[in-house]
Amino acid sequence: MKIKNALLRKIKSKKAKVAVVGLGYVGLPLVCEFAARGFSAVGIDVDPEKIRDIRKGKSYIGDVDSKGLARLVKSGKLSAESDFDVAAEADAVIICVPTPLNRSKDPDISYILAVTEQIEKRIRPGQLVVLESTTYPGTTEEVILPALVKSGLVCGRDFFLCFSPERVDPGNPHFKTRDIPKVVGGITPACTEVGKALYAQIIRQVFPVSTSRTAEMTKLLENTFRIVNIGLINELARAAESLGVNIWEAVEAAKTKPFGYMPFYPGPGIGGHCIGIDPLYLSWKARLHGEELHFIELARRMNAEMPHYVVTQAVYALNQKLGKAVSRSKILILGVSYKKDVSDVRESPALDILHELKELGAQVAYHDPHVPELSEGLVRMKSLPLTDAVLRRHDLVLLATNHTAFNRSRIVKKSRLIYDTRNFFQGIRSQKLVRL
Ligand code: SAJ
Repeated sequence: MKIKNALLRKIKSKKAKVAVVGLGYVGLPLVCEFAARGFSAVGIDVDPEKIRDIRKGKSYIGDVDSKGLARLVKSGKLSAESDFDVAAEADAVIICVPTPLNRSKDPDISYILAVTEQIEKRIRPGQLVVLESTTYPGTTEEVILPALVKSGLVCGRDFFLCFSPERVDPGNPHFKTRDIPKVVGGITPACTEVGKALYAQIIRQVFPVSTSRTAEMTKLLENTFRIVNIGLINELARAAESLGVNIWEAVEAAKTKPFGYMPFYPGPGIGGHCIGIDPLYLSWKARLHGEELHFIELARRMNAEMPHYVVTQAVYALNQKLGKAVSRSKILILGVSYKKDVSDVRESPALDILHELKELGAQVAYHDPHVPELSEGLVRMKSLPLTDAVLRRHDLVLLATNHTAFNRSRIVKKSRLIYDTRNFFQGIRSQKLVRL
């Protein structure tokens, strides 16, 4: 009790030192938030470039502005290290490292294991450790806890261990770290109490749950909800085509229902490293416990089929509208990042579409104001300037990502044929326009 109360006093007086491990789109905004609220905060990362940029006050994350970052570094509140020893002095250590899938599409928690090994060597009485990386229910209790108790310290008495899911939405102007309610669940009630107290210093609403497993499950529930509903609307979009219904219009109409409905939109498939990946952590773990989560697998398959569906539709349009074979066509892909107004191309379905069209023999180029260049297999491609001549030069313009920067009327005016996978040209009537 004494240790817990001493730590709570440090946290509530903002004297606690906070370390954040992993300085990506989750960790950097988080460590800045603690520093901005008056904590002495240190970011730890294995990437020396990140450490160098932070020390120079240069942000590499869109949601963190360099001026603010520089001010925090200059004030001495924020520092950055690649040496893990600083974690020994920290009263709170928050882990925000990636949790990708491995080649066989199973969870890869190697980053969590690597950080746990470092913390295990330095764990001391009076420390709080929080895992934020999205992972399967049981990771905190089955992987991190056993490593830390090897020290002989008692969890919930000497040190405290929680899971608290990250809910960062890159590029979302409406929700910053402070505004996004934070779920936190500890190994013991004392752990939850300490975790709640820490986040309450920087986030308006903290929602404690009974266990770390519950907190892990909460995050996966949120993103499984998305992947399943995106898979559903993609399947309905394909059926709507055969039923002669404009699915986009039906979704707009369904949105008028003020309760019991939430809009999801068809698209070229799922990209990013959250929605397409997190739910597979859940189905993998459930399978180990003899539970088959059919909806996740079905949604994964449905979404994974969308790039090919888009290609077949585009080939059909070239044939029907221009009488051109795809192998003798020039195609410009508009937007290659995984969702609008971001530059991240990881898992982007636009890359699958680009690859398949090339395989079919088409001459394929792309324009994306957020992605100056990309590598398609071994080939490096540069984003073409979106001039009238470039638009006119291509038989088909395939819009895969609906960036706000795109000028709708000019694209329609200067293009020969457009295949729109995002209903970006909604409301524009033209024979040149074909919609998903
Ligand atoms: N997508 C569709 N149709 C939709 C929604 C999304 O095809 O109706 C596609 C997007 O184009 C993208 C992929 O799915 O390729 C994922 O889109 P997303 O809107 O879910 O964006 P993400 O991957 O950045 O998800 C993040 C998640 N945030 C966290 O995990 C902390 C997710 O929980 C958020 O709900 C989501 O942002 C958001 O709402 O923007």
